[in-house]
Amino acid sequence: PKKDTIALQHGAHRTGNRTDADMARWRSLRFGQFIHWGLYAIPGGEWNGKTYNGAAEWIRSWKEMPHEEYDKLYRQFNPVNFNPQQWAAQAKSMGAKYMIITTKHHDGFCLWPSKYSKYTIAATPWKKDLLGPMIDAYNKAGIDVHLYFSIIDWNHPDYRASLKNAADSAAGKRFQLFVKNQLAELLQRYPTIKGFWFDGTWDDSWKNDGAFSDELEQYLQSLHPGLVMGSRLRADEKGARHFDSNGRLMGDYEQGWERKLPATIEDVHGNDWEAVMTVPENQWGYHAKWTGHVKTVNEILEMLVKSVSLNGNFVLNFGPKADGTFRTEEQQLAAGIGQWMKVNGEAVYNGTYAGFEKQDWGYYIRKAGTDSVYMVVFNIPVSGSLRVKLPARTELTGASMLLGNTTLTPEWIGRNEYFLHLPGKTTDSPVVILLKTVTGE
Ligand code: FHN
Repeated sequence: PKKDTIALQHGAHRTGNRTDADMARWRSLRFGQFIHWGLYAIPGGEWNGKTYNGAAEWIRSWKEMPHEEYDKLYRQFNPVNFNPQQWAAQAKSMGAKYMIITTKHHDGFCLWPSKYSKYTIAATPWKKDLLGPMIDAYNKAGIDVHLYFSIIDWNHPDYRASLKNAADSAAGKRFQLFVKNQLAELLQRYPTIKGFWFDGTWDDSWKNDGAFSDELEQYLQSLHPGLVMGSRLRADEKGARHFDSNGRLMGDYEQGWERKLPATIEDVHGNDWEAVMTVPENQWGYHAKWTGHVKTVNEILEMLVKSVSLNGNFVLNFGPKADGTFRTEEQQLAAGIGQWMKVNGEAVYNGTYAGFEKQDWGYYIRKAGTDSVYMVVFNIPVSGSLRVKLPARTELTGASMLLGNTTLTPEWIGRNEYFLHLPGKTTDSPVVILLKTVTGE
C-alpha cells in the first residue's frame, strides 16, 4: 500500500475491508433491491399535462413545477394498495437478499412519522407508519433492510447548500442536529436495520464539515454496532469525498458505482463495493412514461453477475406507484430474474472474484473460500465450445450445468486449457456451469 502523504484527522480510519461478521454478511448477500418511494410517485414525471423527462424524483426542481404545489402533494399520499407482504414476497422470489428503502429523499418528505418534522407520513391521509410494516415484512421474508437517507433536504428551512454568513452557519448547526436526531430516531424505531445508505452529500455545507460527518458516523456506530455505511456519508477535512485526500476509502464500501459498473478487478482496488442500477436509463422514482432504453432480464442478470465476479454487490431499483403497487414492467422483470435465480442463484450468493483470466463467453465466479468456481455464460460462440482457461497447475476434472444438472465432459486442449461443448441450444438465459478443479503442487 502507498504511504499516506497528507496528515488527516477525518480521513479513512481503517486499512482494507472490514472483517467483522456484519460486514461479511452484507458482502455475502450480493443482490439487493432498491426502492425509491415518496411524493414524487404522485405526479410520476407529469405536471399540468406536460412530461418532465428528468428523473421523476427530481420533478420538484423543474421550472414548470411550483414548489408550493409539490410541497402540498403529501395531502394526497394515500397508498391504499400497499401490501408489504406482497412487496417482500416479490423481492424474495426475485432473489434479493437485502433491500434499501428511501426513508427521506431530497424533497424532505419522511415515510415514517418522525417527531422532528411535520412533513411526514403522519400528515397524509394514510396517517400510519409505512416503514415499520415494510421492514417487518422484509425481515420475515429473510431480507435485510438498509435505510436510504438524503442529507439534502429541500423542505427544511435550515438546509443550506452553502454557508455564506453567520445566519447560514447557525442554520447549518441546527440542521446538523436535526439530521443526527432523525438518524438516531430511525435506529431506535427500527432496531433490525443493517445499515444506512446516505445520499445528497455533495453540497459545500456538508463537504466542508468533515469533522461533523466523521463524528456522525462514529455516533451511529456507537448506537448500533455493526451498522454498514458506504462511502457517500463522509468528506475529509479537505472536502474529498468517498476517497480521502490520500486516496483511501472512507466508509465500509465504495458507493460511487451508480448506473455504471467497474470493468476489471483493478478498478475496485480491493475494496468492498456496491453498484445501484435503474431499469430505464435514469429513473429512480415512479415515472408514468418510461422513455429510452429499458433494461431486459438478461441485461440485468449480466450486470449482477459481472458485479459479483468483481467482488461487488448489485442493487436493482424499483419505483412503486403512489397507490403502493408496482408497474407491470417491474413485476415482470422481478419474475424473470427470479426464475433464473431459482436455478442459478448459488453462483451469485457468496460469490467472489475467481482469480481466473476472463474469457469472452462471460464471467467466472468463485464461491467465497472454496474451490467451487462457476462459469456464467452470456455469449455462446458459434462453435458451441467454451474455452476454459485455468491457472497454472490446475486441472479440470469435471463440469455440470446447473440447469437440468447436465454433466459436461471437458476436452483437454493443452497446457491448462480445455473445451466444454454445450449440448446444442439450451436456453435463452445465461448458462451456469459448475467446474470441478484440482490444484496440484
Ligand atoms: O439524486 C439522487 C437520485 O435521485 C437517486 O436517489 C440516486 C440513487 O443513487 N442518488 C442521487 C444521485 O446520485
